Amino acid sequence: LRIEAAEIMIVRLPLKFRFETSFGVQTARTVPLLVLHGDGVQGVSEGTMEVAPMYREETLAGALDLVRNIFLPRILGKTFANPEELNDALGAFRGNKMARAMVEMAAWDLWARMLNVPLGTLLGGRKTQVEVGVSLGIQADEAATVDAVRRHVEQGYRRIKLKIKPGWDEAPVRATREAFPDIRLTVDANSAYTLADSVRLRALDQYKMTYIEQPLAWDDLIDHATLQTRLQTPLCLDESIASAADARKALAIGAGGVINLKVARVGGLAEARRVHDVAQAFGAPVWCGGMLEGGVGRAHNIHLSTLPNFTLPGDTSSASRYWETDIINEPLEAVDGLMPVPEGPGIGVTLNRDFIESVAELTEEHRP
Ligand code: OSB
Ligand code: MG
Repeated sequence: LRIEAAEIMIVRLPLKFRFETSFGVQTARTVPLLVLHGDGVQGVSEGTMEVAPMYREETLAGALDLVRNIFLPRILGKTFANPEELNDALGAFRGNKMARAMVEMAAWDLWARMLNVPLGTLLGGRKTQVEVGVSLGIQADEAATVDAVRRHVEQGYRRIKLKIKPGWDEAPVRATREAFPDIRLTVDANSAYTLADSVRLRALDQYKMTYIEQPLAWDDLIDHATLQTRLQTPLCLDESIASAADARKALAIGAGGVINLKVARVGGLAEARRVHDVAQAFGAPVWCGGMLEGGVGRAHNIHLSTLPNFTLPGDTSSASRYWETDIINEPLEAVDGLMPVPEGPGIGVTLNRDFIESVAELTEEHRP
């Protein structure tokens, strides 16, 4: 695994829908891409950090500064046995998981392409398609919620997740459950509640949801464990899990029963696989979360989801839901709630360089 050169590109993609969560409204994504070159192939990754630190604490500007000035100088011109050894070269640095994941994920794609195998296979996955659901933003009212749910149920999505916030929780869930008594339904609060809201949250128990995602603080495990003793519905942790050690502690203290696994949040594919394994040992299902990724991040997510303990539908829904034009050449479209795993080496998709160049806000090359 020889790293000869790197490219960083930033593109801004308008979202086809307004995506409202408890922490804000998104109408576009600023997508950073990293390409690593070596031995005649290239590996690519997509950063998921946002311009402002609303989801977790990392920012796009901070992450790019680190990648450019601290991480790339440690790997450019060097040779590594595999992506894990490359990741070890960044081992001294604390935190900044999303920035590190950008480098590590590109190295995995590069390595899989060098070995001429699909990334999922290299990670130990077996599936040729993965189950997917959708994450629906906060809508104007109950009728709009039921409408949005209906459209996506009709498309075959295997789980509907509604974003909630204090004051907008039981109403959309009740309306959805009344209209669709049998769908797999979940909610995601993105850390908008505290333990003082336990009674409000307990009101959600009656709607037979598969889980309630990240009700409490983004850096909390202890209060989630307390809340779990007050609720029947399993809690699913997203923001709070930044490593396999976090997953072990969370499951050991009963902070939840399900993990939303996002590669970048835990610092890369190797750590994501360790989180997957820890959860499996505890008998806790995982599913692959999303950060409104373009095709590169989406393809990485789909490959990761081929591992066996991804037993609940993920958020890697069809690319055409999000974008008029994607950053890759291949379509990533679910059929009847099943997303085919892109075939071919690495992540199995290729950059649409003409489109990227036409909308790029920045492109730079780095050499040793
Ligand atoms: O909490 O899962 C989340 C998007 C941005 C930040 C956080 C989250 C989300 C989503 C969207 O839920 C999932 C997707 O469609 O990519
Ligand atoms: Mg979430």
